[in-house]
Parts: sequence; structure tokens; C-alpha cells
Amino acid sequence: MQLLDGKKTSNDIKDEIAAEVTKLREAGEKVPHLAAVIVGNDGASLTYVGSKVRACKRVGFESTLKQLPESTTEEELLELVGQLNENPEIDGYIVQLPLPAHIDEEKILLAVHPDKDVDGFHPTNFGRMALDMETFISATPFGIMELLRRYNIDTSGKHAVVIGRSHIVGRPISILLSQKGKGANATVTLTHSRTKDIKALTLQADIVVSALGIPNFLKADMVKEGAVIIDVGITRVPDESRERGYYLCGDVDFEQVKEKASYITPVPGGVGPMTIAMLLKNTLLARKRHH
Ligand code: BQF
Repeated sequence: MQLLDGKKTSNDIKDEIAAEVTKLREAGEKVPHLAAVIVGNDGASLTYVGSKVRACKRVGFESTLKQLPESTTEEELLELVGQLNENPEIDGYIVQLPLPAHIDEEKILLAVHPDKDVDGFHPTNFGRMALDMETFISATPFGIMELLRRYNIDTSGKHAVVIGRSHIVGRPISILLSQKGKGANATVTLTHSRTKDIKALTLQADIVVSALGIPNFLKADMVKEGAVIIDVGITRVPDESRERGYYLCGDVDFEQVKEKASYITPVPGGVGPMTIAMLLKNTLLARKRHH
């Protein structure tokens, strides 16, 4: 078994981005500027935006964090989105999900200008991704593809089984894996909560991507010997004995499955850090495209 080390790979990518930022600065050009909007005080969301802002600092990007109260109205958030679209200082921005229940997420995502949509969630960008056009690919699927490419994993003609059909991970990764190119060309099965017999499918899989959010869902008896296992789950499991009060648990029963896998991502330190690195990559791309 070989670990797909997202922590190390994301640090390599951040080093590459930092080197590009230095070049931009030396050429007298503006450095990339990412803004992040968060509404409310969800603990996990605050951690995620915190990581994103910290990552910006690490590579030499400018960053702006807009923290709005839980009571923010949809109109107020749309107003801020409009300002960010207009602001020439901001190359790209994200609106941290999930949003409070009283705000229509779809309405907000539609309002983000596609040229600044570094999360790649706007239908224009998702559609461009599906059509092999240049776009911002969502950070998590982009991170998974980059991990497969950097480890030279042979995906061509392989059977990839994706678990979960979310707009942010399952759906886009199933499209990307089936496209032409390095780390792709796979035959893809997209499974979800209505799939009749997931185990029968995962047993046939050369590659499993699990983006379900059920801790330890994927057991050793569900995977084929030598399979590549990508774990996108990161559930916070309450644990009094830890100083944080929880631990992070993936969808894959790592201790069991690692014995059968050829390659496997750990949680933490697998896909999660890659997500952050690819958001930076998209922001650099936005800066370069900006003029
Ligand atoms: C790690 C996310 C669900 C819903 C909204 C590093 C992250 C996570 C794990 C991280 C995620 C998950 C993010 C690790 C961003 C990934 O070391 O394993 C980084 O910050 N993520 C998000 O912004 O919104 C989410 C998951």
C-alpha cells in the first residue's frame, strides 16, 4: 500500500505557487487577491475559511475575509457579492458553504461572476468543465485529479466507482474521470443513496472515490485487492478525550482497507489539503486571466 499524501503534495503545489507569486512581484505586477465570505458561526466552516486565509498568506497572496452575522439577509449577501464582482482589487472570491437556511444558496452562486468564481460552482463554470473548456474546476475534484496525476496513477480504461452525487464532489469528479487526458480516461459508475447494491459495484472498482459523509462506510470486504482508494469524507466525530472535542473520520475504514489498497488517501491529510491548494491555483489563474 502506498499513501497518497495530500499534505505533502499540497505543500509542493503551494511552493510552486509561491514561486510564481515571487515572479509576479519581481515583474512589478499585482499579486493574486482572494476574498472569502462567511455567514454565521459554524465551527467547521470557520476552520475551513481560516485555513484558506492562512494558505493565502503562506504563498504571498493578498486575502480579505468578510465575516457576516448569521442574521444576514439574502439581499445583504447579494449586495456584498455585487461589490466583490465590481471590485477590481479582488481577483477571485468564494462564498463559504453551507449558507444559513434562510438564504437561497443557488441564488447566491448564480450571482457570483463566473470570472471570479474560483470555487467553480457557477453553472457557467460547471458547464464549461463538463464540455472540456477552460474554466475554474472545483477545488476538491481538481485536487483529486491532481493527486492521481502527480502519483502517476494509471486510470486509463480503469473502472472508477464514485460514491455520492453532490454538485461539489461526486457529480464533477465522475465527469472529470471520464474525460480524456492524464489521470482520466476511466470508465465511471456514479453511485448514490438509491443505488441497489453498492458493494457489488465497489468490488469491481479499480478506483473508488467516496464522497458520502458516513464515517468508516467503506469496509475491506467491499474493495478489490489492489484498488486505488480516494476518501473525500471528513466527518467530525465527537470525542471528549481530544482537546478539540472531536476527531476527523473519513468514509473509508482506513485500517482495514489499507491492507487491500494499492494507493489510499488518509483522513486527515489526504484530499482535504489538496482542496485548499487547488483553490489557490484557481486564484492564481484568475489573477493571470484578469488582464
Ligand atoms: C485535512 C468542506 C464539507 C463541506 C464544506 C485539510 C480541509 C479539510 C481537511 C478543508 C471542506 C473540506 C472545505 C483537511 C475545505 C476540505 O487535513 O484532512 C483541509 O479546509 N476543506 C470547505 O471549505 O468546505 C466544506 C467539506
